[in-house]
Amino acid sequence: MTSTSYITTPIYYVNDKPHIGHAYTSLAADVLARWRRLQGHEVFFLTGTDEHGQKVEKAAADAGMDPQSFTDRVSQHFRDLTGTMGLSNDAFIRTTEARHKRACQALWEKLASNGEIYLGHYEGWYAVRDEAFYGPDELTERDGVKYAPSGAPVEWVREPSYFFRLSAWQDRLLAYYEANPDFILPASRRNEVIAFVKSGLGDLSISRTSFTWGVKVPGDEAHVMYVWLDALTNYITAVGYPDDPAAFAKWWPAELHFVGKDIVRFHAIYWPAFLMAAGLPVQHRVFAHGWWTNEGQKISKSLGNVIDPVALVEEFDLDAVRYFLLREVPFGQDGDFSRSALVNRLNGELANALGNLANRTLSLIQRNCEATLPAPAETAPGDVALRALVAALPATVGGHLDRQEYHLALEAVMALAREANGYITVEAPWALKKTAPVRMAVVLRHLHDTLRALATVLQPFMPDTMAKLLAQLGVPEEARGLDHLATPLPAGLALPAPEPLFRKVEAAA
Ligand code: ME8
Repeated sequence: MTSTSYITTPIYYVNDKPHIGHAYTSLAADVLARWRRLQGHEVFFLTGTDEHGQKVEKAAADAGMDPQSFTDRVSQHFRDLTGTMGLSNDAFIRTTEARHKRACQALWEKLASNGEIYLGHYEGWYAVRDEAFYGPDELTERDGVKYAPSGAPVEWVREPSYFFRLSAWQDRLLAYYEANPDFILPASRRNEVIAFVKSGLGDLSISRTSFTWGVKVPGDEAHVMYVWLDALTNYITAVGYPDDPAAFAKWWPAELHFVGKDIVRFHAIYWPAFLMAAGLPVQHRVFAHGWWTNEGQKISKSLGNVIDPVALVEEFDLDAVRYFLLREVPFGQDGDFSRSALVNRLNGELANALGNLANRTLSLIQRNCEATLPAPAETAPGDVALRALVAALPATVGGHLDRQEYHLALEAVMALAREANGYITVEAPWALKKTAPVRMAVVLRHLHDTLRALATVLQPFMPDTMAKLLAQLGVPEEARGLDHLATPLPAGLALPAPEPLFRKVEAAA
């Protein structure tokens, strides 16, 4: 692993407002970006908006606006989402920026000069909603209308089009997947992609003439680029392609493109093929996560059950929402959003297991140790299990996060919190003040060290709350990295009076 890390979210379409699905992908990317920073890596974390294409052109027309003003307005909602979700993105890209158009045209010219593009005719089934072509065998028909597997209606399109020689890359893509077993995660998605590529790749239509809202094809301005070629290129625009070779060399290839399972094909087939064909390195990984439903139902505007991240964060607090989304569902699998599950996690794990542990430990130190940190202590037999978990925690969590197993990382955190709660119950430090004050101090010090480890590794998940906890634990701001855990805090450190970290919530009526 290099010490630079470039992490991306999809760039979201500006035909709609952000919802929980967008917040989820961005959150997963944010947690990894924050974890890498905690490890001491230099990080570039990118999100943004995908603003071209027929779908946006139509949405703007429906709103009675010109496409640029329309995208200016809707893109702002996604910029606001970064604040709502507490994202630590280093940049926000929009595909309508001039630098991005230059990057698309530079990539196009490179592909053309490498002989990867030719002019032909496109004829086939196109779904505007997905901005994707489908084969006849993929379609279903209802009431005389044909539908893509995504449920989007398709229409027959015939127009001149430039093609990318995707078919020529089939074997090289398969060889690449073979040589890089973790290129596509989770494994179920990797198998799906491999099966799709093995079933045969046709050449890809990469320009359109039937609308104009896009990046013009260099040398043939009747054509605009296929929106996915335009959109995928954002990942290299943002790190300096083609104008800033030094920045590009520093950040590219990306460590990880986070996407939902709906767009894995574009990121794991087309994008590496474009990159290889242009002689550029391929990203290290694509992680395609699963789909959220709401109380068992598909989330859709027509069902009126879209979950608004702003409302959710207002009701439950940001860090509880961040924790819940990554804790509840194994990352990669589909998941169901339920209020009662959120309330259970918040009350049971955050307020009770973690919050009470912190509050009990810190209150005892306040009362019984003159509000100062007891000395580091030798490990007695009863302390062994706890100390072992504390020592292993950063590597355990790090190992899971290297594979984007957020749920397992959080399970490891909770296992330690449970162990510590068991320890405090068995050792009962509140009963030791008179009978065994030395042992009491030892027990409280072990608990304090445990909380410090928990709070340190939880920072990427719950940045604000863990900053509060670390302050209550007396850990200076500049000593909150993973490496600092190896250095014990000095005995005698003055500790502030603890305050509750989490707000319990009543189960919904
Ligand atoms: O596809 N559950 O943009 P998009 C989980 N512009 N994740 C969900 C979700 C749900 N119910 N709904 C949406 C595009 N998502 C293109 C991307 S990238 C070069 C171009 C998330 O606005 C998930 O990450 O339709 C999905 O892949 C993404 O939003 C689609 O966002």
